[in-house]
Amino acid sequence: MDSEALKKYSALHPKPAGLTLHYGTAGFRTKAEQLDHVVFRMGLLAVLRSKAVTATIGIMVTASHNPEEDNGVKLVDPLGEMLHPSWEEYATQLANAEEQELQKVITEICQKAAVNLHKDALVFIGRDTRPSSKKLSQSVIDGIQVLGGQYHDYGLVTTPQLHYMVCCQNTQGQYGKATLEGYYEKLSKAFMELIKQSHSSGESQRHLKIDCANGIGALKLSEMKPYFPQEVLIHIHNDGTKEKLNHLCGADFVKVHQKPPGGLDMKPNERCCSFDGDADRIVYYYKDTAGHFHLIDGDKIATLISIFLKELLAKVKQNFNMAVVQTAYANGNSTRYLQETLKVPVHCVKTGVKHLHHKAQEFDVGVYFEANGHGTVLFSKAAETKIRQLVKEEKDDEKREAAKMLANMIDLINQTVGDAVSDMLVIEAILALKGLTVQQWDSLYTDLPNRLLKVQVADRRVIDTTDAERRVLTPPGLQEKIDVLVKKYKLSRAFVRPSGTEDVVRIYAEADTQENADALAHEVSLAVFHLAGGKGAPPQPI
Ligand code: G16
Repeated sequence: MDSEALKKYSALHPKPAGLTLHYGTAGFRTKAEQLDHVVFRMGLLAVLRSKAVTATIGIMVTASHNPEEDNGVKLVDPLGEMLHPSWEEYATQLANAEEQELQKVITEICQKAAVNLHKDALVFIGRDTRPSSKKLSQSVIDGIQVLGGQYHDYGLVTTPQLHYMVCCQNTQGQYGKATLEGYYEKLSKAFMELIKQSHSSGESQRHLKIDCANGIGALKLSEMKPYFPQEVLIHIHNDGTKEKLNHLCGADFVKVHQKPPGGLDMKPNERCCSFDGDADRIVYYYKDTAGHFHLIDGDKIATLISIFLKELLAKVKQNFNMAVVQTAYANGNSTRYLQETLKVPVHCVKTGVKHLHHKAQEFDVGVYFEANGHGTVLFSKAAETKIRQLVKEEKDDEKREAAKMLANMIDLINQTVGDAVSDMLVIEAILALKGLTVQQWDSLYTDLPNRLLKVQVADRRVIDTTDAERRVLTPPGLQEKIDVLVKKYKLSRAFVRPSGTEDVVRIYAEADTQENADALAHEVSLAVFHLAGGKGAPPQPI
């Protein structure tokens, strides 16, 4: 390690005094102006990680659903997964080290993680469209170069595209080509193969309006359009040319506020969807003829995909085990529908795709989605191999055709992480193949009325949770209070947890009516405010 270079460059990326940050749900996230030293140091860490695992590592500069003024950074592990939890701790240590301690902390990480500094390192970099992202990605490069690492800067890409590139690179092209063209070709080919088998017609069925949250999704979808034939009619809205990123639009806004985004004019029964700021989440929605808004969130996306895959799996008769992974935010009626009607096992894990991904890996077919629209499907190697073998060798026509559809689904799905573009194509293909309208999809089950709220407290880390975040351990008395409040309403449930991406405590409540869900959420938010050190004015009723 060149100590002089490290000193010189870290002085160019100074750490603001007294600032402490944590590697949270999806890396570091805060105001962009506080992040320069963090991204520089994550450049250093990515090199160490690359040397430790002898593989290419990814770094994405994005704050996804957060406001435009924020930014963030996350590391991507060799197969496109989120950074291994043992390294999250190193990331936090490195980000918070004082400048004079930096070399010591790096040496400690090298010892603990058996990093051989003489090995080569390669880091793939990507960034979203935030005004601060370009400069921050330059600082990442400084960090990589100080430790003698090589890099490839993909520039503007969606988060899932970067995950995909990293996986392609480390599997020597088996997963695909590590280029944007490779990504577009693989997905569009699989999509076209799938919809070839669809019998549904009619122009309205093929129209889809997409709110791109004024983010990177708009750019990348425009690039992808030429890969599709003209009959695929996607209309891009909120493309970032007029308004601010995530402002009154995007998947998070639509899900949290349960209303349509600005900048998208919906006609009755028109199928619409929203991406988030870095295009790793998607939610669908429509307005009925009476003007009522209907949200189709990650739970219903998981349900649609599960129905489709379960039917195909029954046809190929291979005894593959399939499960759905959700979080505490999953609507109670979605869980009931999956378990009782569809008869699919459901597992609940902590918020954060890293937790869902990990659980889903235990099954031949693991469908995972957060209610906020972040999710994908994982196929085990054994299941994939068997499916591809059936495509080649199976004599029975029905079985072979089902295997072919599954093989195309495997190619269409970005198995590295939730991907709004890939998920959208999966959903569009399923709707076309099953001849389902958006209303028919929505009517699979009715969501229990629910409400999401945020409360600001002095230190959100005073809230500690257990049981996949469904119960609170600290502060004392809070869980007891929630239990009392929940008992007041029918079909009710509520929980609170500290956000890992914003400086807030999140509150979720569901109940038999919207009024009751709103009242319960408000009462729980007051309990949080009073027992967990609320900041500013107490939360107001909805
Ligand atoms: C990130 C994570 C998601 C998580 C979301 C909200 O999404 O990747 O898994 O659901 O943050 O997390 P929290 O409630 O802890 O703030 P994104 O799309 O912002 O990267």
